[in-house]
Amino acid sequence: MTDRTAVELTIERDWEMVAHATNFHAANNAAYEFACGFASDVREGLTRHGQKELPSKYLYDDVGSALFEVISHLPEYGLTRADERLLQRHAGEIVDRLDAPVAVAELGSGSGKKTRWILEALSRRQKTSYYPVEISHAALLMCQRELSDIDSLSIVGFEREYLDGLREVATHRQRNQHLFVLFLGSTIGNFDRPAGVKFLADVRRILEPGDSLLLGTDLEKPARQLLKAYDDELGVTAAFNLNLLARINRELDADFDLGQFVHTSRINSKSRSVEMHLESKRWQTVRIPAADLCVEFAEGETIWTESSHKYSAQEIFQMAKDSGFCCHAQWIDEQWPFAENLLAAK
Ligand code: AVJ
Repeated sequence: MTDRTAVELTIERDWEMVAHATNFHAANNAAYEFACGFASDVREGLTRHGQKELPSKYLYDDVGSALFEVISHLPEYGLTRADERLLQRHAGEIVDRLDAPVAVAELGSGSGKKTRWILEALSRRQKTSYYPVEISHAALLMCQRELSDIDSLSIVGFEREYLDGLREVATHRQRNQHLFVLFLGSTIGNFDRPAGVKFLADVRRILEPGDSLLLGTDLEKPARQLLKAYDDELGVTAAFNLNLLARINRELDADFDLGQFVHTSRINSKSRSVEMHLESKRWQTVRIPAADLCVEFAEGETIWTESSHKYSAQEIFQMAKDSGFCCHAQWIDEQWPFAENLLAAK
């Protein structure tokens, strides 16, 4: 490994050793650049006229990723369990449809729990390389622990944003090897529809014909059910959302009073999504020194922090086409409408 920011998670069984090569200076540099990006994104989003907004990717620091992991166990939030059920049930079939040999890349591995079924099915066929791409260091480590018992599996994690990480993975591809990219959990739903198709097209450009993408998509369901899924009784989703303000306090030295904002979820029927917002309880000002910013909030004003778009099973075929893929197969969970879609790069 020569990449300086790659985090190496080495699971060595009957597999050769991969050396550790972490350059701390380079890593700190990357952290510094990232912090500047955070500050300027916060500045941009909170000074916007009209709806204030923060990019949802910042919800997923170590604390946020751990809270999301808890959300995935809540009774109201069936999405992750549906994803896992489908992968557990159909991993064999999915893997049988791939041209061998393949290396697996995953965009946003999270804990790695649901990936187990795919990796086990594959590693029964061949020695398998697995490249999780993940912005949370803690999630990467968790994913290593979770999957460390799988025989003939080598894991090399990349602490990177999705497309950068995938480009890096593509350079590790061996001759004749196809890439199998996993984009699970309906993470695509964070993008609005045009941006989702653009993202898929960006992924497609990194791939070669014969490569494939397994795309998890949450399907449309009744408003009542969605609102509960994104505003659970225990308040974990509220904590997940408020952590974004806590993170701005931690990393940008801000003075958000967390008690003065409330989490809300709402349906946007025009964009067919659930939105999370943080609503200001009263008029207030907040100082964010590292973003060189002082922001005013009116009573009832919100910061829009995340959207989760919901799809019809049918529209995935068109999305695939529009981004240079062909959707060859689709598996749907009946209990919690969710689809696993196998897209081939044409
Ligand atoms: C991880 C983006 C798929 O949109 O359902 C869950 C995030 N936010 N509850 C989703 C989330 C609030 C989740 N994704």
